[in-house]
Amino acid sequence: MPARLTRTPSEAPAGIVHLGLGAFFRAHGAIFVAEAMEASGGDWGIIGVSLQSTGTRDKLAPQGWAYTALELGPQGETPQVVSVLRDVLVAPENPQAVLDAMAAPEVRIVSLTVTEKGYCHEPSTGRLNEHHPDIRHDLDNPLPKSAPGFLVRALQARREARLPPFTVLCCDNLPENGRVVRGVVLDLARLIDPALADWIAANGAFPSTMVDRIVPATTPADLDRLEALTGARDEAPVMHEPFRQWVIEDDFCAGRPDLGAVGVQLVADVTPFEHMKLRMLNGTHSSLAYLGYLAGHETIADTARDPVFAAFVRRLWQDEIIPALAPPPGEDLGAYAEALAARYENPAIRHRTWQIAMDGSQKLPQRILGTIAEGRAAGREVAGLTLAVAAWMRYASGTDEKGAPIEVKDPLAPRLAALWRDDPAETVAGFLALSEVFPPALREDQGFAAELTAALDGLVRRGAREMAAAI
Ligand code: CS2
Repeated sequence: MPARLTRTPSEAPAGIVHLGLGAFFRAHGAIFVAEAMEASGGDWGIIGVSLQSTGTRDKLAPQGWAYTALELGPQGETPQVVSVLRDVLVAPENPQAVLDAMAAPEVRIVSLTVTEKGYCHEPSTGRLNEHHPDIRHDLDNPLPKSAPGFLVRALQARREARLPPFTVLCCDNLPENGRVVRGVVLDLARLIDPALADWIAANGAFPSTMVDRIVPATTPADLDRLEALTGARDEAPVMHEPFRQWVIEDDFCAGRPDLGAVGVQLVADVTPFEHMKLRMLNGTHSSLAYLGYLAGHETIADTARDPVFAAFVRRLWQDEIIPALAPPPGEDLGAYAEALAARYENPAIRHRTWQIAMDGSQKLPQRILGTIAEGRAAGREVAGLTLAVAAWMRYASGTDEKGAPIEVKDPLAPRLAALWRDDPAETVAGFLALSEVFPPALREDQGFAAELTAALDGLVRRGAREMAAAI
């Protein structure tokens, strides 16, 4: 039996609590923080919080919270042991322990990767959904369930203890993610105690960020391969591509690690970077995920290496997405697109189309629908992205092109499946009525409804690959 990976955790206090300890944060933010501490010091160790399950905590505990990050390059694999975690808490098991950790005087940053749906907001407006069951629960109970609930109750505890607030560092793929999380926190705080909301608004900080690294889910085969490579058994490694980027608005209220020393871009306005990344990367990722899945491709690499989809995605960038974007300082959007194509084609990354297809109702507004709405208003052709939206509808029906069931994961899954009709015009009308997904400009656009109907009809009759080839 090979030895289990293990490290003795540091006794130094943690400066960061991270909510949502998934693979993405462990392969991105945690590594940047670890490197920043190596470069410039500081007590920035991280307490990770799982908001749902015990799995990550149970696997990391015997390893002293250390894990391997395995870089999957086209030419080979490079492991790196990350030991920046100080503890892992499981929120549903002990919410008070999570609040205590967040209210500790040494904690100066609370970062989050809780996925789009974790903010309990309306994707089309960015405002708190006050009817969300977890928000209803958190309004009446001091021990919260939702991420906004934990932020508000921990800030309340800090205010009562006369401690300054922490910086809230949102690391999810939402546009103006700092502004969104600030909005939901203030909305919820106001419902609990208006004076608390005023205190947070005056003293807190919610910098927006753009995060980027492709991190496919770890598989059992990855564990065995890693063990053969390193000679140690790690039950909770993370897999990632070589590329990484983190752009952060330099607006922290209680200090930060020296992230600039390790390549993080600290800027005054992150918006152009967020738009570039969400629309060029995530927008095409989702497009390839729905169309690729329907065409029978298991991964993004398989899809991106299919000549039909390779040409399709380039047309999306050149004709539909780039014309609607203002390039951020220092970025060349044509070069960015080519670099993305190479990242997608990396055969070492087995990123399943099914994984990216998850939660489409939460992802499409910022990834695709904004580009479509702006393109249509400017009189531009957006047929490829319209086809991607139709592919999402077809996917959400729960049946693939061969009649086999699809396991659709989406908070709206049952509602979406119920919208499917034999007549594509009726299906489209049902989807366009979803005000939490479609912005008013698209809901009222008859021309868009007609093009979406034609695309959906084409998908049903001719299939995803043929339709993509015709764009
Ligand atoms: C992907 C992202 O799962 C998804 O929806 O589009 O996780 C993507 O891999 C990352 O945002 C890349 O930075």
